[in-house]
Amino acid sequence: LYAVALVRSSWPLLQQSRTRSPHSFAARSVGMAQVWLVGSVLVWAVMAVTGSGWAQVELQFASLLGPLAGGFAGQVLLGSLCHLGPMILGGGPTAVRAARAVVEKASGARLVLVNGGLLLFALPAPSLVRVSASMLALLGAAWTFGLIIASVFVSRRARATAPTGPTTLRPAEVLAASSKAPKGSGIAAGVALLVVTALSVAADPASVGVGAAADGGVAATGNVVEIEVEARDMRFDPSTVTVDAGDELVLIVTNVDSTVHDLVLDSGATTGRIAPGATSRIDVGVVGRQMDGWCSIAGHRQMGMTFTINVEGAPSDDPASGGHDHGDHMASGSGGTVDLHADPAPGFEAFDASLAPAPDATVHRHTLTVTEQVMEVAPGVTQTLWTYNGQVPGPTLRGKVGDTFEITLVNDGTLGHSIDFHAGALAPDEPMRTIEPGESLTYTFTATRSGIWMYHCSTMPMTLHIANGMFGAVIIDPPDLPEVDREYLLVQSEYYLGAQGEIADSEKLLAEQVDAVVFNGYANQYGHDPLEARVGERVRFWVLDVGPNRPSSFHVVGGQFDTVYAEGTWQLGGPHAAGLDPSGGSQVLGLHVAQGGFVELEMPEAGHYPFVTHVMIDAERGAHGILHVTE
Ligand SMILES: [Cu+2]
Repeated sequence: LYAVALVRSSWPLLQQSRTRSPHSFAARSVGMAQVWLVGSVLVWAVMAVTGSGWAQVELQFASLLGPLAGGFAGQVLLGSLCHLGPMILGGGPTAVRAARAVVEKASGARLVLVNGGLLLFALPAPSLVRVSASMLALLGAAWTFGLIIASVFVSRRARATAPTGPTTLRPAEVLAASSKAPKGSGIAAGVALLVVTALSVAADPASVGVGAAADGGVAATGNVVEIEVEARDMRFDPSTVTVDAGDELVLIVTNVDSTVHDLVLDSGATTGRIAPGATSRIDVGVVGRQMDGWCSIAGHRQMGMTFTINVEGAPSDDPASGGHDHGDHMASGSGGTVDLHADPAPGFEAFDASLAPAPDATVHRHTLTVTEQVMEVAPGVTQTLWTYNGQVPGPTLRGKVGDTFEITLVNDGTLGHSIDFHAGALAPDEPMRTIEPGESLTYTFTATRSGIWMYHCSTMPMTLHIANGMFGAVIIDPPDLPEVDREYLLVQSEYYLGAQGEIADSEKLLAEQVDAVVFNGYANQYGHDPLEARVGERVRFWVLDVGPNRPSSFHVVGGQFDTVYAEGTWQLGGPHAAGLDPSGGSQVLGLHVAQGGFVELEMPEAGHYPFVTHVMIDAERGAHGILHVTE
């Protein structure tokens, strides 16, 4: 309706301009502004009719803001200034005429620069062309603005030398002034636009498909293949498609994520931005070479939103068609990222995070046997881990202040190992010594102080022995520790992945180049298999950061801690907290490496509460899980 009214109201103006064609820059600038307004509204109307859903239309509307702001608002402003400026300055006919002559200088060139530049910017041209075009449009606008300022000085000078009088000009005088504008300047500006466009394309030929054509020189088969692709969980699904060489490929991309995505191919073809729930398509054209794609939203490609089109039957002498090994980066041991969104291997069971209460006994006897196990540590990623009793983390030992622990360490591995219990104070020489395969030792300590204590292998290089799985927790309950509805234990550690099925990569350890940060030995495992709680229950999370190198900042999204205990101290709440401000709360349990503690919270309503280390890069590396709260 708005578009119809706009066209209707523009009609008389158009009629008039046909009979008395506008000569001054001001009139033509305002006239072009009207064209931009009408054009933008019409384009938007088309989007609204053809778009898939309002979210998509809203998104596309954003792309019209530039043309609207520059083409309409900007040109109305400049045109008005050029028209009114000389009159406001006044100073008699001579001064007005002089000022007007200044603002009419090369008016054709400026109009072409501004409107041509904006038009190129608004069209779906390659980004370099659009950037260059917008610079030219800005140049045209700045030029006009400069002339307006210059006209002020010219007017002043003219006023100083001429007698004052009425400021009204006869039409003939306006015509005389505007006709001084050289007509060739508009053509010159048009040529400048073309040259800049050509240079931009030459500088980045791939952006328009030149030099990176999808067909790779292969003859078309005439087959058209349509493939549906979904963008979900920061992934394209499928992320790889295969077509026969010469087939014409059409990709229909649906965004089922809650955030905006797009798909850009290395040929320059793109879906444009796709709103959540919307669908867009790419006509890839005839495919004759392997092609890469990605989501161009900032950071999404790095997080794994990549896409590959493989070709079967492409000419073997085409270097782009073969030899691209996109699988098994991990196996090379040279880096690569862990795909946290992939499914774990069949039979996956999350490490049991629930914590049993301390047994009544005051003497605790345990045998810890060192074994080497091939274990899955992230979806599709296996490592040979060195373990205590075949599990990572090792068994959790729990007792009370004053209890004695008699530990027998047995080495069933293939190299020397040891154990160091932070929970006991003693001379390390004998109990912490390294024992060779087949040997054993006894390690007895008395727990004199409460806290959650790390134990680990202390054989050199310790970074490797810890990173490869040799750690666990000893919990010595603080006196009067209240009972809660649920207790969970999360041990945060790091993986520096070696080749598939092998041990950790020592080079990566030296470079502190961590691949995954995990709770209880497996990346994101409580995302795959959430921890459970009920509304109103009191949940206690014990957290121990065993590193070997990275601190933790434990946080529950949507939760607030009313009780915090860390490194032997009640920081908030607890049985001896009388006198502390009961309104105080805590958002994070900050732990340096080898520190531990616990937090308590109650969830106010049902939902999925993510728990993370708020060292966000590590959360994105896998130190992330879900607490599923039900009524
Ligand atoms: Cu060891």
